[in-house]
Amino acid sequence: MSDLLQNSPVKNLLDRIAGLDNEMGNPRLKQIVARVVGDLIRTIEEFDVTPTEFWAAAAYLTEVGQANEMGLLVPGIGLEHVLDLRLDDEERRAGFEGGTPRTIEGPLWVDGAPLSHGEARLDDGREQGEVLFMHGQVRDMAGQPVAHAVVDVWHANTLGGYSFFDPSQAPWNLRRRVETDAEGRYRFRTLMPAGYGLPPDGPTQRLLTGLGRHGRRPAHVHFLVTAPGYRQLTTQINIDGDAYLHDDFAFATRDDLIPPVVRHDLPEDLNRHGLNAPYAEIAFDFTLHAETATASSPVVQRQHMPAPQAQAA
Ligand code: MBD
Ligand code: FE
Repeated sequence: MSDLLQNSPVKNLLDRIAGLDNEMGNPRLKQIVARVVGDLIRTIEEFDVTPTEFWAAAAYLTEVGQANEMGLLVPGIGLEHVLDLRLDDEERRAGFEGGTPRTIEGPLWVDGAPLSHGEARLDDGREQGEVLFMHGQVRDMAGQPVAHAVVDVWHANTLGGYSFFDPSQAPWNLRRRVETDAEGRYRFRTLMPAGYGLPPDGPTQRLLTGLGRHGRRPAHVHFLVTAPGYRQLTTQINIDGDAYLHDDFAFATRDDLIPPVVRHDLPEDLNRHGLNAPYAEIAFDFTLHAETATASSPVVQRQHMPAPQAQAA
C-alpha cells in the first residue's frame, strides 16, 4: 500500500479528484476514476516515476490517439482478449456451454459489406495468390441448420493489408456478407490471406518493442455471424501452419478456431473450378446459441477506426 495514499491529505485529494465528495455526476464513473487515478498514484510511487517519465507517457497516449492506434494498442496489451474471457465467463454463468468460441473483433471491420446469398467471391481479381475456398454450415446447439444467417467475413490480402485501411485496395475487397441458404450453408472463394503486422513506425509497435515483443498476427479470417433469434458471434479462424499461430500479438488464437487447410492439386479438381494452379480449401461450421430473454447481450458497441475511403465505396 502506498504511503502517500495513506496520508489523509492525498486520500482527501483523490476523493475530490473523483468527485466522491459531491452529489452530482455519475456514481459509477466516480468509482472507476477513483480506482484508476489511485492506481496511477500508487504506480508513480512504487516505481518512483519521474515527472519527465510521466509526461512521456502522456505524450505517448496522445500519439496513440493521433495515429488512430487505440484499436491496435488495446489488443496488443491483451485487453481485448481479456474482455473476451470475461464475456465467456458471463456466458458460462448464464448456462451457455459450447458453441463456436468467440475471439476478438479487432479494429478493421467495416459496416455494410456487400451482401450475397449462399456464396460469394471476396477478391476482385486484381491480385495474384493462392485461391482459397471456404465453406460450412451455421447450426444451432441442437445441430439444426440456421437458414438466412448472415456471415460477415473480412480478411487481409496477400500482403497483410485490409481494404479501406490499405489505400492500394479497392473498397470492399476481401469483405462480404454471405447469407446462408436453406440448409444454413455459406461458401466463398477468396485469396489466402497473409499475416498482419503492426505499422512498424507506430506507437503500438514502439511499446511492444520496448517489451521485447513483435507485432505480428498469424494469417486469419474474421467473422461476425448474426441470425434473428440467435446470439451474435464475433470470431476468427487462423490459418494452420502459420509461424505465428500460437504467437499472436493480439492473443486471439483459440484451439477450436484452427481448421485444417486442405490443398488440392489434382487436374480434375482444378478444372472443376477453372483454375490452373493448386488451391486451398477450409471447411468451418459455426454453432450459435439461441438467444434467451434473460441473458445479457453479447453485442459490443464500439467505435471503429476511421476508414479513409469508406465514402468512396
Ligand atoms: C488485425 O487484422 C487484427 O485482426 C487485430 C486484432 C489487430 C490488428 C490487425
Ligand atoms: Fe485481422
